[in-house]
Amino acid sequence: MLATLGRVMVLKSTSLRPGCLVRPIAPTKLPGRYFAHQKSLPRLPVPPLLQTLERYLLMLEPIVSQEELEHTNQLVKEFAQKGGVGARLQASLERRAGKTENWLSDWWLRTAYLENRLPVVIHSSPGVLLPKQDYHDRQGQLRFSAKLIAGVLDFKSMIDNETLPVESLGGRPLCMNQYYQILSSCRIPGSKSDSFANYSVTKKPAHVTIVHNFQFFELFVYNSDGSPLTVDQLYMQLEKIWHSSLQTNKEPIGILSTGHRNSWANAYNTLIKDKVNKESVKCIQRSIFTICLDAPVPKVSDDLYMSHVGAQMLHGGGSRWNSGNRWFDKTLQFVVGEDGSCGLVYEHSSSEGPPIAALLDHVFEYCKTSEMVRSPMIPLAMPRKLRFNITSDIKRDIEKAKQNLNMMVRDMDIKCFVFEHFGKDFVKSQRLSPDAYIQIALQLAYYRIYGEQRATYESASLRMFHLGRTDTIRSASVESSVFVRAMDNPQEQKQNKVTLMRQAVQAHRAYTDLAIKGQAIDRHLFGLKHQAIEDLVRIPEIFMDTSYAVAFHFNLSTSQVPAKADCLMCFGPVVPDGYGVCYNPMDNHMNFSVSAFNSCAETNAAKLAHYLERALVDMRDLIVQTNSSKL
Ligand code: COA
Ligand code: HC5
Repeated sequence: MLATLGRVMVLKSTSLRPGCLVRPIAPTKLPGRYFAHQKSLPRLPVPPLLQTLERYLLMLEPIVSQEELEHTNQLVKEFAQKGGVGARLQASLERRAGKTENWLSDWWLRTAYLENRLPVVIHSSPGVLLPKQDYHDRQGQLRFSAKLIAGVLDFKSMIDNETLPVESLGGRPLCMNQYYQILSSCRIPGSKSDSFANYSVTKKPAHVTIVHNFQFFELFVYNSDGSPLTVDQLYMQLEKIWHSSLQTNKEPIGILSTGHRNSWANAYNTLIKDKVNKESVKCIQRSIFTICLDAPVPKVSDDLYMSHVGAQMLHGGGSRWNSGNRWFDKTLQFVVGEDGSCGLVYEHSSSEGPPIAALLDHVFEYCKTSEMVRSPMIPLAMPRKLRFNITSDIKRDIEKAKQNLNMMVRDMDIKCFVFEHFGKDFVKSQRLSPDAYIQIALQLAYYRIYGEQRATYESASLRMFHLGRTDTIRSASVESSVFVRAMDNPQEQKQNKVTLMRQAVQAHRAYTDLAIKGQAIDRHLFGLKHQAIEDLVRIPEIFMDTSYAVAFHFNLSTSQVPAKADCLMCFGPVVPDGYGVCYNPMDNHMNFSVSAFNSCAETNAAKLAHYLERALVDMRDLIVQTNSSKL
């Protein structure tokens, strides 16, 4: 299961056997504080079968027809019969839970990420848009990059000596494993399944990768005494890199990593047949993280700026611009433009957004406080340029990857914006959960456009449990369905509307509480289905049913990623006719991204964004009006 490749721990998911003990990704250091904390965390429970099935039927109500619901009701009854297939799978799943550290995490890692064959670009890797920085030239770009590197190294020192503060949610400590996976790691393409390698298990890498004009460099970031290079030293090294990569006619080798995973796996094997290439690739994979020094892109008007930079973070703008200035399998890549635009893109298999947001918050604090420590001007060696020998086969693969990527880039429809009317504080002052309020507003916006609700996914953290990742909060609920239908009904009294709104918000918050305690339905159903596959029993009818397909076709795929820094995350839709919506609610405003595909005539990111703004405001007005009419 865990293969040791040289000094590296690699997870080869294809080699996993059913029922074996799985540590999804090996943490950096086993003994010590980290391990003691991890051991003290509860294990992810398997919810009771009947509870999940009941909730499944309830969840279907607003999104399937009466006829479909009746049919599914029948299938659920058969599945739930005493001594039936449901009970057998449940028992197997409980046995698995007893034998593993987390019954879900390895299946999830494989299914959601490593075995998913879609390109990571747009389909999986989220982008993060950071506040525009106050510089406009190359010096500023390099100075900011130097500070970023120093800030990440400062954060890394907390990981290395296990002093990272343990986070909590609702007063309970959270699993910290994801923090140990985001640095010095990389996804590696494979046919059928990729793998994920964390290179900090034994000998910790001491370099970062810098990319400029499609050329990759190895930059050592520690002095021989183990101290990190200062911002000044880093700046000087970046200058050297910049000057030795001025040619702009280089093959965009990194663009290969944007491909469909099977194509990329083939191209990867061709690429690393050459020893020099193999060594260069290893160097990128092993590096602590990457800094992409992007080429200038055409200026856009202020109102387009955020959406434009959001797109740059997600895909790099296409082969003409900066998409080749990345290695998309690298877990963490900062992107720094010359005009003060900056952000990052991260490969999702090892971690959810919040640890990335926490790292960013730390880096931003660090950048504010640390002004130049004067460095001893000992000359440092020139960072090594990573060489690639480009054969005609590789060139052909690059051309194919360019074409595919450019189609994906043209298909991306994205709107990033700041909602300025109010933020979390107003919603809290009304004794409502801000997150639930936003989700219900999104249901209202969608209903107003389409006249119906669709399956909606919101990420819920399972990090209260050892090696926990996520479950799903379903925002299209019985309560939200009643509210969205009432809101624009002129026959309804305002007082009644506000009551229905509160009920919808509270029901959402209540389901959130269940989800983070491991009692939601999605991962349980997923687990039962996978158990059937592992036990080699026929896939039960409930998983072959139309309702099930409708329930898992998420037209709205959403996520809250809060951060102290005024940043914004974005990701693509998960279905061709869907939207991706991500938000960072701040005290007095909220940052949103909405994505869709241009190839789908029914979706339009700017339109949903507009309706969302209106829904948030209309709900606020309803509250304010009904509050004052009570006086
Ligand atoms: N009245 C007043 N205040 C309230 C309230 C109410 N009825 N309900 C909630 N609040 C407060 C909370 O106490 C909290 O206060 P704080 O800002 O002082 O901490 C704040 O409002 C926010 O709470 P809420 O909006 O309800 O959301 P949350 O912070 O609990 O987050 C989730 C909800 C679902 C986002 C969170 O549980 C979660 O799972 N996060 C991880 C998601 C994730 O992994 N995303 C990335 C996927 S890659
Ligand atoms: C830096 C922001 C990252 C947000 C990514 C995110 O929300 O990913 C979700 C992960 C999960 O397991 O719920 C998946 N989603 C994008 C499809 C919602």
